[in-house]
Amino acid sequence: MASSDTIFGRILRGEIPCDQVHADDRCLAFRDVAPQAPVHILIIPREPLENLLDAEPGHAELLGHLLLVAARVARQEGLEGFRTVINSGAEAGQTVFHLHVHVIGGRPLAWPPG
Ligand code: DGP
Repeated sequence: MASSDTIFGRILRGEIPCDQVHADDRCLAFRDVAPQAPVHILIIPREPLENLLDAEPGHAELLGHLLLVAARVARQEGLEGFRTVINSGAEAGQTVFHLHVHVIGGRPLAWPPG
């Protein structure tokens, strides 16, 4: 499936609502519908990449931007520590095939993840 056809593509096009926490010309950040922690935010690029396996050298600046936005929203939420996760591929647990950075925090987080 082309990633513009995913639920996140529909959120980007404003076809379904989201609880937005940040938006700019390259990405959108909104609260996860099924939060795994008190703070659980997703950051998605406007460009429909499926996951990191789809990324090329020309995406370096965009990927860096997504991580800077992760830190920005974490600060906005008052987090002193947080985790960023990018699931790439079904084997890694990816369920929505539009690249997204999870920002998870607000409780102690165990390591290693499952
Ligand atoms: P992943 O497993 O890494 O592909 O994470 C997908 C996340 O997307 C999962 O934590 C639940 C979230 N999600 C799925 N559908 C929606 C939706 O319609 N709205 C929001 N806000 N989050 C969604």
